[in-house]
Amino acid sequence: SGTLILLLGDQLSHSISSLQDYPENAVIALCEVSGEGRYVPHHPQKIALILAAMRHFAKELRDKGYRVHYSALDDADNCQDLIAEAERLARQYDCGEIRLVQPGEWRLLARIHQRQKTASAPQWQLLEDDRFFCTAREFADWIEKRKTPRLEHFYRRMRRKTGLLMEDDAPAGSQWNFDHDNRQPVRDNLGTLTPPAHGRDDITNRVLELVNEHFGDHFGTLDGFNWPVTRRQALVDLRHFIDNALADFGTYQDAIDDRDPYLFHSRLSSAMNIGLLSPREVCEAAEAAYYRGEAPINAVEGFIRQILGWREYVRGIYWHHMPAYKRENRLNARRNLPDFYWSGDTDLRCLRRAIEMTRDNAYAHHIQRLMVTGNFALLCGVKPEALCDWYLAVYVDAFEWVELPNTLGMVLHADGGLMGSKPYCASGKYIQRMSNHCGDCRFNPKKTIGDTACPFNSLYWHFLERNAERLESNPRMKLIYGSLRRMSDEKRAAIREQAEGFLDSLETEPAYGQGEHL
Ligand code: DLZ
Repeated sequence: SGTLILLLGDQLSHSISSLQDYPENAVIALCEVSGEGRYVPHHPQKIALILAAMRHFAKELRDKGYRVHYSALDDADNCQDLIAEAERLARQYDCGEIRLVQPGEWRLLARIHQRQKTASAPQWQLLEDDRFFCTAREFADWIEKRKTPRLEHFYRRMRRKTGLLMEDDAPAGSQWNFDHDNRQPVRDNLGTLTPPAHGRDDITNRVLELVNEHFGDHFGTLDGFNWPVTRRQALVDLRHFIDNALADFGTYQDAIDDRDPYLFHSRLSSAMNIGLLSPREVCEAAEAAYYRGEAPINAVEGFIRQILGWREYVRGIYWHHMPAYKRENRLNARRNLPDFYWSGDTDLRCLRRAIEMTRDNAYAHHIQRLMVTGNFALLCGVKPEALCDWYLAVYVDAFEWVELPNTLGMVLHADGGLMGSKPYCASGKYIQRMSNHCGDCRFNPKKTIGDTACPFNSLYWHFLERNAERLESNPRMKLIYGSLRRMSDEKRAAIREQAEGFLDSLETEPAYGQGEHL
């Protein structure tokens, strides 16, 4: 009997291994199912991206002559669950085997492993996802030999392996890392860029209607949808980034602007994560701009490190430590996610803008995710599962392999330091320095106590005090704990009271699905 090749919504690459050397007469299946839209309440733009990209990809396959089955979301016989739908199609096409590239989320992999043990099920055959620079095996070999694994070491190894930005055995620019040059705050008239506006064809328009109908109750708006849904559109975005933004990417990568959601960020993560662009071609395009003299080394190195270093490291950590990783909570955080993460209804200007941008674009850039919504949740002690589900739901580029280590590990420091040797906690002064939010905020980042004091300040000290046992001995935290210890008892008590008053005022009911939404 035949083979069903199942392509998932984030496996839309023509070069993917499941489309190479496949048996004659195989049926290629793409399945829209509501189950994948709801396991967390995904942002409508994220669902629209995936479904529109799947429909365009299926059309490209058909045009190339492949035999394709496409299950549409509103087909009457759709099982609305990926595994059940694939098995239904296997029966329909008389296929004894279902073949697919290993899914990027443990949740689905674990269910497939279950089916592999079920005698009556079709044979589920998994292929390696070779769209990354580093395999899970290679990462395991690397990490198992290290006492304190660090991104920087892994990254240098990947530079040597790929030859990216290498000149013989030496790094281009004679340094591995130029982060030192990449910490400029936002400034007036930075010259904002407008991303290319992608046309919406009939396929995309139909998907936008469908998503509005089925998932319109989820957090987030669809109006401004402008994510690339085909490889051709993704290449337009890549070219736009390389020609217009890359040169300034490094210098302003940590800046936050009250109005501009993108600054000089590439906006390419969703296209890469669903397979429309390969990480290699993106890195090579940036490298070529450096050698053409169009972008400085600090920008190009910083950009390539995100993809060749960080993205691969994060994925390695995920597969090496799942499923236990998801249950980690080393700082013992217990608080529910504040209600306003789903509404934006807060007086803290930085949080409000990050959440509003997330609502409007299904996107916030790295520093907003890490230092605004992330830092705030860390300081408040929000429990990892609540914050991780939020990040997985609201960002267009979020798949668990990349979202979980970034949120649970890097943002919440809940993994014991695998993703970062110290927590990325910061007070209101950091946000004041890097952004232009504070001028429009009713809170004052220079004050710690009183009605107008920026809540980030007292929360920062409260966080440090609360977690002293675990963090105080960390050499990178020594200086700041010194400051805490030198405060008078009265001052510490006043800060504690201020922070606890604020924490009590937070809405802590799990609000999603009941409260008011934007
Ligand atoms: C995210 C997503 C959504 C919203 N919908 C679908 C879908 O209808 N069909 C599909 O094949 N994939 C979808 N995806 C992507 C999957 O969730 C993703 O492939 C898994 O989480 C594994 O990474």
